[in-house]
Amino acid sequence: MSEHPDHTPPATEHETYGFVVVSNRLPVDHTVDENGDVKWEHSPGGLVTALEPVMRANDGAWVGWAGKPDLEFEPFENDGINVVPVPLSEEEVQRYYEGFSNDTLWPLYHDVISAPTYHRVWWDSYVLVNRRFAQRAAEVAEQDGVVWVQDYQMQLVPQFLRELRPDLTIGFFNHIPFPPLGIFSQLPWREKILEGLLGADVIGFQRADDASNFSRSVRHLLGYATTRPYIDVPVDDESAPLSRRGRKVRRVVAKHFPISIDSAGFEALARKPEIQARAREIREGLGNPKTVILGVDRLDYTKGIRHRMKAFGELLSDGRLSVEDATLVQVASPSRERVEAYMALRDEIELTVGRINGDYATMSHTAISYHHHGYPREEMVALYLAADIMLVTALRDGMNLVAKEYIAVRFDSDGVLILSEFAGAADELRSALLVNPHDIGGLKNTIMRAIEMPRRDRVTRMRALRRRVLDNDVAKWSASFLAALSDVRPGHRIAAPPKKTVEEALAESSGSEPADDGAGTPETAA
Ligand code: GDG
Repeated sequence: MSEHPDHTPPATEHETYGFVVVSNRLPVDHTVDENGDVKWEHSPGGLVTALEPVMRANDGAWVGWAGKPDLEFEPFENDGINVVPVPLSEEEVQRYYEGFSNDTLWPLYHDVISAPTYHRVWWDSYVLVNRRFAQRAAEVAEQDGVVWVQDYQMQLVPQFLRELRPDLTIGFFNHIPFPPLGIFSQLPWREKILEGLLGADVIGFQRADDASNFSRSVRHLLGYATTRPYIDVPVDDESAPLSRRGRKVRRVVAKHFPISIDSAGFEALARKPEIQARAREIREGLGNPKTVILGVDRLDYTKGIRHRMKAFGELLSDGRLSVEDATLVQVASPSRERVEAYMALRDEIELTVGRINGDYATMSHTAISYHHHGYPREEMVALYLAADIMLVTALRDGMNLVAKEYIAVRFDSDGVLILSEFAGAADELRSALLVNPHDIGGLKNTIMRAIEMPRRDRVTRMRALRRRVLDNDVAKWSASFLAALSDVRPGHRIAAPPKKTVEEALAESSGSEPADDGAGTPETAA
């Protein structure tokens, strides 16, 4: 890495921007219509919703991959966002993305729930692709600009970018957990990843524990001094007298900035009469069971979908529940379908659904209503409204936005959230019913407790949860991260967009097209 310095000068022949976001995926998808014309479809997931207002307030640019191999495009403007595509070859998609990102880093960073695969050719491709993203960002960032790098696919970008453009202020946000030293140490390239991240001025994590896992790895593996939330990175200072060489440090901030959602936007959708009508229709379609339990996840082994099905299936076989009492609706949106561990998981889950339904469904009621597709956001909100209980049983999760979305939608202050202790959201949402999803007996009891909970208790808990989620929304998240960046280098202030009220969100959504984030594009960070 640092042994191959590339002295690309700050861009002169490119359009440049004061604020640049770098992420694996662009906020637009490349599509071709029936006439063969290229169209770029806006795909606002959580990250796009978070960063779009910051982009507009600062005339920013977004550097990323368009989601298909071998596409080369010049930068262009799409609906107010300056898009800077980075091409990936088919082989890079296999090695850097499906390989190193999704089959090495993802399982390693999620407590090795599935065994990570280590291949040197995947690593080589990761380095190459990260260097390409950094070069592209270096070309389009203006002098003294701010670059915000997103997520685990891009961990070497901060260092490469700093080598190319020391004038920039660089932020990094990790959307997934950062593992404890004992697990992180497995990675053959562990020091290189740490050095890559330390190219940033501010490194953001979801939970305080993630930030301390990172600092501990830096202390043990690189020997740098850390004093929470700071890490002192030694820098070469050739101008210093010999006696003082090696003493100069660059101070990096590593701390938690829990991500959130557009809470007012979700509540505004839920207040629409047509979405409430759809929620009633969903319950009727299920045969009006007394309790609707809902799970919404990408089909991923980190989400604990098997554990929740096991618990629910046992409640039916024990006779503690019948299908007239409760239906489990599981939305499992398609994800990473070319990675083997995901294919195996899908087979396993679908076998389980088939068995449970075969054993317990009646002509009028299913046990598990299972959906392997993506839905428009309106339908997701109707589902949240229709559900008495939201079941989040992740075995490890950076944050889990679904938990926050369910709360934001419940303006009636009813509904119970069952939330895994292993989701980042559990640090904030203490009034949820917290569970250890590995403890199937405990999970069964918690489901029964949620079903039987008196309305008064449900409302007390939901009100406390709503205060947190409405107050700590995504605008606050981006504002606090950007404020931390400007503290590092005063003068590089990036305008943070103002927080939206529910009334403003309602006015916005009634005057515009439905906020359809396109079925099938649920991935926030991956
Ligand atoms: C990563 C981290 C962290 C899901 N299915 C559909 C759909 N979704 C939306 C949800 C939610 C998002 O996708 C999923 O976000 P999560 O946070 O639950 O999970 P990851 O995708 O794993 O996200 C995670 C997040 O990054 C942010 O930092 O919280 O820990 O793993 O917004 O609503 N949306 C639509 N249709 C679907 O079928 N429209």
